[in-house]
Amino acid sequence: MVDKNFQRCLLSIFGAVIVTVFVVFNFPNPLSERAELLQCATNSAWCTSKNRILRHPTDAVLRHDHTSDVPHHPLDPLTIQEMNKVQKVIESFFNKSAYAVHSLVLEEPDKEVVLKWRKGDEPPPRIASVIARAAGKNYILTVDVESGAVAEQDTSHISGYPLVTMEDMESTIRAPLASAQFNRTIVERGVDPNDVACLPFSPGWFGKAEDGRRLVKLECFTIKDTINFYMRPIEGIIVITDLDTKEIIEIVDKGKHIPIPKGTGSDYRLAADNSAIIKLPNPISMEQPNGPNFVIEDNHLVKWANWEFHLKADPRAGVIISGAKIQDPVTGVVRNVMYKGFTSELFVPYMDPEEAWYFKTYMDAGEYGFGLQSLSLDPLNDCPRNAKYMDAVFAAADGKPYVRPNIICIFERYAGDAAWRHTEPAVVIGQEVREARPKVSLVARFVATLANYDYIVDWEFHADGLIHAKVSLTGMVIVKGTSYVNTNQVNDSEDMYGTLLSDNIVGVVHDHFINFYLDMDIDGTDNSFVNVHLQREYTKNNAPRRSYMKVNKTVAKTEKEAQIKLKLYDPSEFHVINPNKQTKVGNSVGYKLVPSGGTAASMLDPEDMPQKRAAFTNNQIWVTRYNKSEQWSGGLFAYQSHGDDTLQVWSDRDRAIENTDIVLWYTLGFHHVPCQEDFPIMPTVSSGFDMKPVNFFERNPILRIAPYVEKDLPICKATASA
Ligand SMILES: *[C@@H]1O[C@H](CO)[C@@H](O)[C@H](O)[C@H]1NC(C)=O
Ligand SMILES: *[C@@H]1O[C@H](CO)[C@@H](O)[C@H](O)[C@H]1NC(C)=O
Ligand SMILES: *[C@@H]1O[C@H](CO)[C@@H](O)[C@H](O)[C@H]1NC(C)=O
Ligand SMILES: *[C@@H]1O[C@H](CO)[C@@H](O)[C@H](O)[C@H]1NC(C)=O
Ligand SMILES: *[C@@H]1O[C@H](CO)[C@@H](O)[C@H](O)[C@H]1NC(C)=O
Ligand SMILES: [Cu+2]
Repeated sequence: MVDKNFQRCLLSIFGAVIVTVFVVFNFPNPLSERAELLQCATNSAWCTSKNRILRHPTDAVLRHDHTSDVPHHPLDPLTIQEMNKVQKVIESFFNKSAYAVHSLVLEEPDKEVVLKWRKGDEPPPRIASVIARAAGKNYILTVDVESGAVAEQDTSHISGYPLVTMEDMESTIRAPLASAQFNRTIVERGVDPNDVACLPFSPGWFGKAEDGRRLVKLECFTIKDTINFYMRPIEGIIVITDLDTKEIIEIVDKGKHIPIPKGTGSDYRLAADNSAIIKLPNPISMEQPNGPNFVIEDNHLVKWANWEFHLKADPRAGVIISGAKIQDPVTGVVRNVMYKGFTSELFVPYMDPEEAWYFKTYMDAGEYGFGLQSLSLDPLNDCPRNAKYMDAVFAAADGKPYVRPNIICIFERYAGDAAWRHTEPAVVIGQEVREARPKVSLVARFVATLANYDYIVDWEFHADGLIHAKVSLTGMVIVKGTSYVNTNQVNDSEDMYGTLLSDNIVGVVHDHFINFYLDMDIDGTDNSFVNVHLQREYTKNNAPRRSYMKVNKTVAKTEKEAQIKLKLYDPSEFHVINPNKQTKVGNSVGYKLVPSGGTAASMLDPEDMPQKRAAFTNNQIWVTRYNKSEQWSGGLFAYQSHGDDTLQVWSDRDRAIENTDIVLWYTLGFHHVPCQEDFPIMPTVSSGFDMKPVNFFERNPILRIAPYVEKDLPICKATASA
């Protein structure tokens, strides 16, 4: 039946979302697989085909029934039992009348409390932070898990709404079919209403006329003849719907003359195409026959090499890294680097001002939940074979917990690169010296799939102290229907707002911005931000050369001094230092932010409404004074927000930021002018930035790491035993 198709399609969009109850998964017995691995390692037969196809990476610590989880660490996420308790409290708070929980997470204890806590101490009181809606009102509640006491925060002055729930989306996407007008217009375009799938797009915010109700703009596609329905837009139709009442407010119906793209060649599944499969004849894999070099204590505390950090899934941020510390190779002291790091907000504006497109200016973390939109990873392809997996426990709209398995993977990476090296030819010192060390790192990864797009976020920790954060984009570009099938049909004076990708399909130009919250605490909470400006100096005296480059360091005194736009010909390094701690030779210890390729800046007018709402993209770098409640750079209630609770607004308070607790913010940016290779699914594009030690260590911290020798690395005999 066609309706079944529709359902299937929804399932594929929202995946595990439909699972709102806690599910006990049928895991393989970890112990027996452990034993098997161990045995393989000892008899060196671990790389036979049998072990290659071990179904899933297994880990006795991670892969278990979550019902009996208890918190160990002050930052551990709420457990199933805790959420269930809180859910009961919420239910009675709303007097058993209708409510929806939009967020239910741990209210992290104050920083001083977390910093004082030591392993073995009782975790501090567990508090839940709840964002809910009932009778048309936003609620921010904190619930004491133990006592059930509820505190309510006033939200009347805050514009916007909390992120949409999965239940909001599920219940809205069929709304257009209730309209005879919608059915009529769909049929006129030759589409059977039974083949229609609509997606709930956030409407942005374009003026007070849009206030007073939660709006959603549904755009519809035909799911006939391809699973990649994104490539079959029913162009120009936007169904503006009230998310609470499901009432259709308006049907925008433009583009009747635009044919629906046939979707030929758009199915990206292996089985969909019978052309030859490209496969390298010889397998490549990352093998760790003796298991990983990291441990995950108490479900969340990751320890690897000289690093340790707390890792958890979060419905809004995706992944939160906390308490990242590194052991000093000389003193053995475990030193604080970053108190908390996460992806705070995204901004994806499409560059097409037409009626069915202008509003497409998504803030995905605050509008949809970067974590809520992440689904289980595909072992072997999303993460290497040596990866371990971590689950998430999230709350459904009724407040009840459910498990989203395998959404984070953690693995060691060895890609054959050198961590440092030098060869000294014999010419000068009479003997050849060759020293090289392998670069091994630890990656924590999750993938969010926001409808058409997939964002892969990596936090990579290196033994030399470097933290590399990386975002990779893949998935489908959202396309626009057009009557053209060749660029020679397009009038030079017509702005298509994009690139013709295939018959009747335009890939619309857009940007992706990903804003990172980086609460650096270098050897303590009191830090300063230093702009290490590189400037041209002219030589004095009679030097044969005219000019040179000079370093001029300026400590930012207030927040406005740390609103920074990157400039290629007026460069700086950006250091977070601890002015209270110096190395033996007197440099303040620090870390520097090193941007790499993804430095696209927003081209929108600063007064344009989408830009005001996503004002965190006004600068690439910001530094604010630490304030526990300033975490979401696009505002706590980003959905239909007016731009009155953004990083720009906080930073414009211009608070003092010298030698105090500060937060660094960095925005990665990508301009995306689609090209034909992006059809039907785009090859991954990546960029990131580094947080790199500067004068943090007394010398190269990995001088004494051992090189590999022949016997260290396992050798896989060719497929003889396969
Ligand atoms: C629940 O009922 C009590 C007692 O009538 C009332 O004071 C309170 O405001 C109600 N709570 C909500 C959220 O409506
Ligand atoms: C529109 O079409 C769908 C699918 O055939 C049908 O279920 C629905 O009842 C129709 N709506 C109206 C108002 O006729
Ligand atoms: C291209 O568009 C311009 C402006 O609309 C129009 O004057 C011109 O006739 C068009 N040219 C063709 C070849 O259609
Ligand atoms: C260093 O930079 C500051 C701030 O831009 C400027 O005022 C000062 O003149 C510069 N110093 C030198 C020596 O160039
Ligand atoms: C902390 O942040 C909140 C939200 O922006 C703000 O209302 C409050 O005034 C801030 N506190 C300080 C001390 O800046
Ligand atoms: Cu893109």
